[in-house]
Amino acid sequence: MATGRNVTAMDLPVFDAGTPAAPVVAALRVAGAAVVAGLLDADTADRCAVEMRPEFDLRGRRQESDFNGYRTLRISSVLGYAPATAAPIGHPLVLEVADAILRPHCLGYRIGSATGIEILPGEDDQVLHRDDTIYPVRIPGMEFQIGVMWALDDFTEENGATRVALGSHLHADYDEHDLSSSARAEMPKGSALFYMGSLWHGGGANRSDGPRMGLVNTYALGWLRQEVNQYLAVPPEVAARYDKTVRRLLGYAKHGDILGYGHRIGAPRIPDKPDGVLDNGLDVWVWD
Ligand SMILES: O=C(O)CCC(=O)C(=O)O
Repeated sequence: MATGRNVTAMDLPVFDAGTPAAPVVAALRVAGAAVVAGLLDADTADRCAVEMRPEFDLRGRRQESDFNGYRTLRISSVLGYAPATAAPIGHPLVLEVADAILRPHCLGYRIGSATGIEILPGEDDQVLHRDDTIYPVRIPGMEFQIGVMWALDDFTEENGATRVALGSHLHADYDEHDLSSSARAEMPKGSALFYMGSLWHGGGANRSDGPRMGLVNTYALGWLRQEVNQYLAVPPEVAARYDKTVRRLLGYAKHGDILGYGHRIGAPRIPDKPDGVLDNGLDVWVWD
């Protein structure tokens, strides 16, 4: 892998944990993806994996499809049952990077999806795709979302490290992705791959004899509909176990004065000072 100090458009930039957000953001803008190695400690990574395991085993096959694969387990909205995932989802560096990419275009951003993906031995390459095609428009100069893939196992070329077509986010009409510029996000457990919502990428084939587990979270502009309905998967009584930052990311916050306001029937009156006027000016709606 290339190092962050020698970034070119077609090298995957890699940074050490402890790197401030600015160079990561700068690299992300150029290459469309960047890795920060070892950002999450091994214990937290393991706790995420342990807490997600029962859901993988129970419902992991339900999302099998031509796109997701038939040897890949997938589980959605991990904050509904795996509280340790709040650490990577709300990681300060992630939020700083998301602030830089998304906040110029919105007052606050939210989780689009928070998904555990375990690629099993024998899985093929996933088709390369952009995550932001869930939205029917594209506005030049505006990223609608970013993704962060956390390695909960070592990601290797052999076991299905995510493939990224570097620079592809800069081509609005890119419909034939340029495989010659794709790279594999090989990274040790606890590392994070940041990528633009407009970047072509996909899971890798797993030719190893062990599974490859990742946790991938997207962060989308706050005025867009969330990809996954978090209110169903993480209802208020579950969300209440998390801090304000994570609640806000789940969507329990207004965007500006009006967008997303609401109240729960039977809930106590909104207090004069609602729980948490957040540093970005968003207040949590009806927190009872
Ligand atoms: O598992 C991976 O490495 C990537 C998965 C992905 O990009 C997706 O399912 O949208």
